Amino acid sequence: MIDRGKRDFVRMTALGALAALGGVPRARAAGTATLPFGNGERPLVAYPGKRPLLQLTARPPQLETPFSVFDEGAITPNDAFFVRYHLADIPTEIDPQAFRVAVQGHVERPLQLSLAELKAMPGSEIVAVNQCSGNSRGFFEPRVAGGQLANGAMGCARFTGVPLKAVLDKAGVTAGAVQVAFEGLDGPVLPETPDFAKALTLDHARDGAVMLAWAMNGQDLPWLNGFPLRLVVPGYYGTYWVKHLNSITVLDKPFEGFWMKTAYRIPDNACACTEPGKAPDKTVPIARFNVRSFLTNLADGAQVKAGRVPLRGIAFDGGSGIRSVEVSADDGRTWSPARLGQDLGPYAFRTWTAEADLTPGGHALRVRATGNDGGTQPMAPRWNPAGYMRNVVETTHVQAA
Ligand SMILES: Nc1nc2c(c(=O)[nH]1)N[C@H]1C(S)=C(S)[C@@H](COP(=O)(O)O)O[C@H]1N2
Ligand SMILES: [Mo]
Repeated sequence: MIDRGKRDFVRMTALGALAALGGVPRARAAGTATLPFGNGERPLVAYPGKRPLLQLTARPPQLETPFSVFDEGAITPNDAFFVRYHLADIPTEIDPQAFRVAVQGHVERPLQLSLAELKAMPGSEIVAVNQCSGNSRGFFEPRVAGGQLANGAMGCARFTGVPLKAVLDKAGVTAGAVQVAFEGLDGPVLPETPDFAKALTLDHARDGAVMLAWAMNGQDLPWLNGFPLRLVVPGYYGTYWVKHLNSITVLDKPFEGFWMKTAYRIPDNACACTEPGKAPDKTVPIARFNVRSFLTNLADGAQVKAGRVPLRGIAFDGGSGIRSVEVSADDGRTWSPARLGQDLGPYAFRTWTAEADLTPGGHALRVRATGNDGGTQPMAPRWNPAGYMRNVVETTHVQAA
């Protein structure tokens, strides 16, 4: 069955000339919104299969989820899920019947797998957060170059697919293999631009959690989230979650592509940080998420009724799972525990609820999560030149009357 978003998309791309002129794919303007930092004005644009989202760029489409969506629950709806691309030549026509993913390189049996063949293998399912490395970059002080995102370049969905391990086993990885590289159907407009490709170590690729997914929240992947197949790397930043995945290559030496060797690298230290304004001496590829938590039912600057005020939100980490969430109604001087909501697995958003007793006047609400691995959030923001991995304890100022 073809879902409505995809049908619309196919119909719109049939207007090829229009798509080519106006940016791919065609989208409908739906007002503007202002993110809480300098130059934060964004058009709200509804792309095929998506509700109005904050448009960072049109070519390629880069869309941020309005933060209020995270108050809807632990699962981010497909039509609200953020979109990130690097290269403007994104696929606009894919025949799911003809689609094949190649498994090649250091394998005994190179494969060209159809979606039907993948779906016939023993499947797997996981609820996992996908978060861009640069989520929240717009809040960095001093400001840094790159997409000026607020907190909406993340989302949590239930993914259905097949473990990458099973696909690699089917192809038979040969001795001496060390990494696996991944590429999708999108490409650069200019030949000088390096094509988007990422790599995982062989051990990581075979951990059983990494998967090739064709469905998200029980439906075909939305077009802009990687239809018809994407890599899901639970606990790892979105950069590894290659969309429109059509090529898997087993390598006998470390992958040297631009997007691993030069881009998406963090300072090689425990905080992934440097002194503001300073470049790191040594870097490593970005990897797992650090722990984060957010208040979702009150926005910064909200007016509330004095008295007992309900608080709720979400927390997540890189896969150890959330051990606890605490809230503070006095800017971090005193803390009280929040109640954790349903456990959808260690890679998912964990909802939480709490209350604060607010006297008339201004209050700074703070929320802090701790992972099962003991990881927690810093009270002051850390800095790095790429604007990655922000996880400061968030502050929400409210006015009670
Ligand atoms: N083919 C392809 N896959 C890609 C990218 C891309 O540019 N091309 N960007 C990556 C990055 S940096 C992120 S954050 C995630 C975002 O996933 P989403 O667009 O489904 O939200 O896709 C990843 N996969
Ligand atoms: Mo990203």
